[in-house]
Amino acid sequence: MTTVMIEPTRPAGGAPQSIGFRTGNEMAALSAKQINFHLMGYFPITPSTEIAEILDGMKAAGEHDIVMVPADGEHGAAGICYGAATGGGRVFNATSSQGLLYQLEQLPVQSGTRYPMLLDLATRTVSGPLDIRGDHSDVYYALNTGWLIFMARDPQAVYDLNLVALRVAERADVRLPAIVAFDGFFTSHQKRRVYSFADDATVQAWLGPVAEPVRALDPRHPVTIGPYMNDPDLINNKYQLERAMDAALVALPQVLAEYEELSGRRYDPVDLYRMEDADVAVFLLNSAAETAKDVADRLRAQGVRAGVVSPNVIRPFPAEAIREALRGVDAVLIGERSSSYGAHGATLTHEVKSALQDDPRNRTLCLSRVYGLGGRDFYAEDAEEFFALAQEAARTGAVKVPFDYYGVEPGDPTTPRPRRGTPALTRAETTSGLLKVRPGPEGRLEVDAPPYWELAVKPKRVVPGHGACPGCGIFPALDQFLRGIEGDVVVLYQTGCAMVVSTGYPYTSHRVTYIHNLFQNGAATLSGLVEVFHERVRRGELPAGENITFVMITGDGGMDIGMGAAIGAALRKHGMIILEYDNEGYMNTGSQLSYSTPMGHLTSTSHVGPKELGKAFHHKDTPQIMAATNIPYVFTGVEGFPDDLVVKAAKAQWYSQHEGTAYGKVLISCPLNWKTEDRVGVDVVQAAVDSCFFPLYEVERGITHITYDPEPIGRRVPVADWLTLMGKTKHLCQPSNAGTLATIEAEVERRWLRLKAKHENPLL
Ligand SMILES: Cc1ncc(C[n+]2csc(CCOP(=O)(O)OP(=O)(O)O)c2C)c(N)n1
Ligand code: SF4
Ligand SMILES: [Mg+2]
Repeated sequence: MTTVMIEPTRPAGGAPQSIGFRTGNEMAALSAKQINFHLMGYFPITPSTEIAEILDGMKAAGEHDIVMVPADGEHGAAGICYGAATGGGRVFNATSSQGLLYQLEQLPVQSGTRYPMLLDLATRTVSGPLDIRGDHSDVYYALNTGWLIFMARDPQAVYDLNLVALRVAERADVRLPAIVAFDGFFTSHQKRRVYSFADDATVQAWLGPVAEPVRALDPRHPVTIGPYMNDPDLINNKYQLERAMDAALVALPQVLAEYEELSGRRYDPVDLYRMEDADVAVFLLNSAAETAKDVADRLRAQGVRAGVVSPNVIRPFPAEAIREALRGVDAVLIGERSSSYGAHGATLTHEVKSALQDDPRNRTLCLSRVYGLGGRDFYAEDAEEFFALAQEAARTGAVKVPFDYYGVEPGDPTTPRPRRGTPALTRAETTSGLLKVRPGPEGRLEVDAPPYWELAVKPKRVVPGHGACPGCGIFPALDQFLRGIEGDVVVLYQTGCAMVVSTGYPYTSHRVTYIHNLFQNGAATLSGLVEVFHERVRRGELPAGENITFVMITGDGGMDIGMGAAIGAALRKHGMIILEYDNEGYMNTGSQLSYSTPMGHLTSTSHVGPKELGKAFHHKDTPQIMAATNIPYVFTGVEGFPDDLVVKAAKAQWYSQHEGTAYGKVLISCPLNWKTEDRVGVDVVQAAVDSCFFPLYEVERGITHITYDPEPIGRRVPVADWLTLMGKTKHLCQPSNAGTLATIEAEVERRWLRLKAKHENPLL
């Protein structure tokens, strides 16, 4: 490996450094903190989430000045970053997988208008099916976006290449945004011995101030950024971008040399291991290349001249260096953790082949293998197999199988299929006949419902055996809600705890048909299903009289990133129910703030410290937003009021089948991230209701009705009584934080009084 370590505090002629033991995510955060970006726009996604979490913790402790902006989704995060970049800011973002794809559309905007910024990508498989582990399928989507793309093979490289990438990106002759990609979990989460500059000023002095060729914040010199541009100009814009890539390729060795001088660590555009006289080689990106280096050593000991080629940058693609490296090589196996379906090899295979094609003397045989998809490990034995394939080609002078997948298991058709745990529900089982809904006076529905316990005769639609944490409120509340719904149900779950803990191929906890889609698009997906259901019944393709209730289950986070899709479905009046379970955060990804997280609450992206006091802004009033779409039915509910929730479910079903979309928000406890005991969830939620933080009400055909008022029955409690019950809010009850508590109380009171006014006046 060409990375050279130096003494921790005495680099040869370089700046003083500290030694540490850190993960790739920690090194990404450390470099960002030392750079002291103006702004980070972000949205959580595994495995990159920690970067924003660590930076937020540092911000709370006063360790940097980066403006941390929690976006409503990655598309928003990219927009925030773009805006900040046009303002002359030095800008940072971090993401993975779907996060990159969700902002992909913004990437060419950033590069096409030539605003540098840095995006750290902890690589992860792209859905579907959903898989949170690492491969390179995400970064491959960025290959054609006009961004520089660096590949960081270990935590040290994450730190170093973040600095290098930014310096190249910001050069006057380049001015392009840059991605630094490192392997999800393998590099993002595993600790290694690392060096970093002892003083942030070293980093900042090396990078210098941000150049400001065209910026939006000088009213005396107005500029037009991103004008509408047709031919003949657009091709010129793209040509210039291409030239900027060329300039980056020229600049890169210079910047790497300067960095070597500063740090004592050397990187080349292409990392070459024992390639001087190699007969056979493997071409691999990032951590897998490190595994292959050990195997190359072993083969060398056996007399095989083996080497490893692994670029540190893939945009611009260092074709010349790769051509040089492979000049005398008989056979190379190009292994890629991504595919380009139907292209007979993933993208870099073709780029390596094309680089070789330009050398008329080259005779290297190329084999292409897709491996390691979905985070499948790459061990030394796998590298041995890759070398063996290359050796065979070199020996025979022919490539038997030019392109294939490596590590695919066909399965054994003779082994029994997984046993069905519970039989499908019959219509008779799900139709108790105990709930009767009919139009009542004043445009409201009337529901005859038995006491809740009588509905116990109905079987659960989600069976026990899921992986929710002890004390989790999701499934008790969902079970209650679904008991209020008669007949057949099809559910769509957006990504979140409820989805993740209740399915895991080949198992499911659902006794009804279940669909998952990414949590920015579930409402749109269910809209399509609802409409095709009705159309197929109309065409006689499904039995007349078939009756299905469609329910989308989403977390509160899903109503941030998926808000547009939910509003779209509501405005179009699709016959479905959107049920949001609100646990006040993005819990499945480790308790980051959502817009429904109340002000002041501690989350992993809203820390409590000298410079930060939990979440900085008030919680989103999603029921009121949905009510403003004028759908026929909106409600709130909690597990502690089962009779109320069942009636609301029955109404939601009726409205979804007769008038349009119904929406409900159910507050559920999350002991893990609320930092409460498993057994107190219902009490905590009750206090949220009794403090009027989470009032129980419905908006039926536009008219608001409070369905539980704690005041006349003497049950109203101060907001502080609720906050004191949770570890995540205890700090708000300390005398030193009385000001913030008063602000929260005032907002709760304001919303409650407004709700009461609506309850009393049907015109509001
Ligand atoms: C486009 C995209 N961004 C981010 C993620 C990561 N992610 C999956 S679930 C989730 C949070 C879900 O929060 P919420 O809807 O409140 O459900 P909860 O986990 O709290 O149950 C996040 C951030 C993703 N899967 N896709
Ligand atoms: S993290 Fe919270 S919401 Fe998610 S399963 Fe655990 S308790 Fe339930
Ligand atoms: Mg949530």
